[in-house]
Amino acid sequence: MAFYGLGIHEPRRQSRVQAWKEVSGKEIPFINLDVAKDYDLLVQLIKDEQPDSIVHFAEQRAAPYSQKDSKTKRYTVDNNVGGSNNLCCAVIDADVDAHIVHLGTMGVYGYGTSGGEIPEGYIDVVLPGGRESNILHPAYPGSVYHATKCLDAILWQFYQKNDNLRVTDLHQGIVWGTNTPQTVLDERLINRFDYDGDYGTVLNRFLMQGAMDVPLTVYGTGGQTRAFIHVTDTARCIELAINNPPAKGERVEILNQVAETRRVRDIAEMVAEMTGVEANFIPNPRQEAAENELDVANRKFRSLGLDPITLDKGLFEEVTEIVQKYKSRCDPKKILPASFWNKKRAEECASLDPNSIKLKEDVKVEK
Ligand code: USQ
Repeated sequence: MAFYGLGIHEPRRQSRVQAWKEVSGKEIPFINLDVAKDYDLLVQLIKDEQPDSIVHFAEQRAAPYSQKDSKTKRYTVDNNVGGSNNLCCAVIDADVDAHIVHLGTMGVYGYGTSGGEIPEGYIDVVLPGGRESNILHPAYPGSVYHATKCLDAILWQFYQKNDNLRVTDLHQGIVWGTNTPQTVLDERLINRFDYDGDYGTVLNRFLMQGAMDVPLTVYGTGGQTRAFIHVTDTARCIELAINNPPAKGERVEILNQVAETRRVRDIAEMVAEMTGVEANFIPNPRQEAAENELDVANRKFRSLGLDPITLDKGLFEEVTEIVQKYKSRCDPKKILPASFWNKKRAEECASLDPNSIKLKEDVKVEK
C-alpha cells in the first residue's frame, strides 16, 4: 500500500513515515503532488502503481474555512471538484480498474428536519405521472465545502455510468478523538488536533476548551443535531469499504459512516459535567437551522462488521490528556469563530472579541 499526498509538513511527514517503519516494519512510500494540479504526474503514478484501490482524501476539509471569504470559497470548489474530476480522468487514462473510495460527508443532505431516516444514498420516489424510480437522495448543502461533496457525488455517478468506474462514497459524520490503535504506538504518529474555529470540529473543540477552563462555545441554542464518529472507526470504515468494493458496472456504493447522532447542547452538557466548565451560548456564525432532528441509517457498515465506538467519557479523557500535554501550543485568540456564513451572521457576531478569551493562569503559551 502506498500513501500519496500533500499538505503534510515535510519534516513531520518524514518522521511519521520513519516511526511507522520502526513500529510496524512496513514502509509507506510518499510522493508529494497536487491532485488538483499535477495531472500528468497523477496519471503516471497510477500507471506505475497499478493500484487495486485509491482512497481519495485530497480535499479542503473544513466547512468554516470554505465560508471565510470569496478566496476560500473559490479555492474549495477548484481544489475539491477539480481534484475529484482529475482522479476519475486519471484512472481512465491509466487504464486501471482501481476502486475509488472517497471521503464524502453527511452534510450533503443539509441539516433540516427531514421527517424520517436518512437512507444510504438512494431513495424510492414516485415522479409526476406515477412513475416509480430509485434516485440519489436530494442534495441540500449548508456550506461551500458541503456543496463540493454534492458536486463530487454527481461526478461519481457520471463516471460510473459512462466509464464503468468502481466508486464508494463514504458519507462521514463529524469526527472526534485523536488517536487510533496505530497512532498510539509512537508519539511521532500522533494525528493533528484542530481546536480553532476554522478547522476544529465541535466535540474536539469543546474537549479542548474544557481542559483549558474556557467556557464552551455553543453556537446559537446548541439545538443542532449532527452525526458523529470516532477517528478509530473512520479508519476501520475505510478498511471495510476497500475490502467490499462494488462490482464492475454496479452503481456508486454509498455508505453512511456514522456511529450515532447527538445534539450539540447535549454534548456541551456532557463536557461541562466532566470538566466543570460552563457552556457559553454565543451568536451563531453559521446560516443553519437553530434546531433540527437527525436520524441516519448505518446498516450497511454494521452488516459489514462495524461495531461503532459511541461517545464515552473514558475516550474523552484520552483527548483531554492530549490537550493537557500540548496546551502550551494553544492560541486563545483562535478559539472564537472567525468565519461567518454571510453578512447578517457576521453582524450578529460583531460583539465576539477574540482577545476576550483567557486561559488558566497555569498555562504558559509558547511564543
Ligand atoms: N458548533 C458549535 N460550537 C463550536 C463549533 C461548532 O456549536 O465551537 C456547532 C455548529 O454550529 C454545527 C455543529 O456544531 O451546528 C457541527 O459543527 P462542526 O464544525 O463540528 O462540523 P461541520 O461544520 O458540520 O463539518 C465538519 C467538518 C467536515 C465534515 C463534517 C461532517 O468540517 O469536514 O465533513 O464535519 S458532517 O457535518 O456530518 O457533514
